[in-house]
Amino acid sequence: MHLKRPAAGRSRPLRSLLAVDFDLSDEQAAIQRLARDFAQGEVRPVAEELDREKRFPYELVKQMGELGLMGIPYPESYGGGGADTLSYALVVEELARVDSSVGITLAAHTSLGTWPIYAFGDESQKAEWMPGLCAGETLGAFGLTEPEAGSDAANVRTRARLEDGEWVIDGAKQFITNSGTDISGFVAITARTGEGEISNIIVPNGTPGYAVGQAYRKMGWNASDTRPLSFDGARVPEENLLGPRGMGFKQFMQTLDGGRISVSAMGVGLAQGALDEALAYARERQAFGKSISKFQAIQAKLADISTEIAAARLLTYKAAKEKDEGRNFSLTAAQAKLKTGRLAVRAAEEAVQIHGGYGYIEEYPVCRFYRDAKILTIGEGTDEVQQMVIARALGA
Ligand code: COS
Repeated sequence: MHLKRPAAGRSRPLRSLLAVDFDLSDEQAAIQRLARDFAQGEVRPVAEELDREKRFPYELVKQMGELGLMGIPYPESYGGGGADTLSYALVVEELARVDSSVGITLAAHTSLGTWPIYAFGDESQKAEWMPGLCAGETLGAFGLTEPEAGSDAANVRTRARLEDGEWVIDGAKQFITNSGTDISGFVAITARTGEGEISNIIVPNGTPGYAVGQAYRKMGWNASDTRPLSFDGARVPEENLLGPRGMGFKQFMQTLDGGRISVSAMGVGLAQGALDEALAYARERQAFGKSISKFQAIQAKLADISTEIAAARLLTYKAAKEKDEGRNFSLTAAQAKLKTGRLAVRAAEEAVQIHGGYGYIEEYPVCRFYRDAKILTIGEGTDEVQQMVIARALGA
């Protein structure tokens, strides 16, 4: 298509509007292929069993570490993959297309466990943690949510006071991903360190007074690790402060912005996986003398979901691109999160519907997809929080 030359004086904004590059670079496409081959070849065959047995995927994490996927957006100097955020989103999407538990294990590790160390840590903290995190030998966890601080994340009750060169921590966290596996290394928590002051502190697993509770019995994401944490006079060195004192809330809000991109990729991937399954089933299933994919009622569902996926994917990739370009991506990440979470729920529901009674049976992946989808409208900020973020950005 030949585009008209923009009028003088308007060339910059117009050019930037037109400069949407829909093609992946060779490197991005190669990473997508690698992730797809791994997801389809290694994850897919064990996904149902991991879910049924609520078993953490240690072997897959090890393999993802060896493939370089556990630290994909971090510099090679720290043992990372040196790739961009879009490449990372592509990896999460391919995993969630097959198994959300494996997808969130990698996504929470990368965006929430590793990012605070990389973005806010000093060189000695990075030297201590980054190589193991990027190799997938150590998992990091992010401790923001508390019984009284969910959507209202600033309402932190966990306290840390300085005593003899150590932080003494008392409080509780909940719904913390990757906190209690055999390879969990630490949790980076928000804590009140003074009047009106919230800071981030690294608490290594095994610290006396820091207890990791029993894994929750969840609706979905059964093979992922999610636990409550408690701190009862837990002591860590003063140097475990992450970034400047008093900056904890802003640091964690920034961390969540990035996390919303990966959770959006989870939604796109889950929706695509639901569509894959629904299409395959509809082609095969015969009713009234023909394949049900030939009925308009089924075709309309498939067409609508595929169109919604195409739109949601673009929004997600746009948020990733904005982050890579160093632009403010909070708004786009919130929009992508809102859009993709709802889409995942709808796509999974339609996929179950197309499967009829079989969709209600656990042997069919769409049954698991349906249970796995709902958290995408809740975790990493509820839909209502995304609406708040979006409305504020609009100036409403
Ligand atoms: N990046 C950097 N700084 C941010 C920020 C962001 N995305 N969002 C807010 N801030 C800063 C503000 O600029 C403000 O700074 P100043 O005090 O210097 O003005 C400060 O943080 C407080 O911001 P705000 O007044 O907007 O905070 P609120 O308490 O009103 O909270 C929401 C805002 C609702 C957006 C926040 O609490 C939130 O995201 N909650 C959901 C938490 C969540 O997603 N939990 C799920 C965790 S799953 S791992």
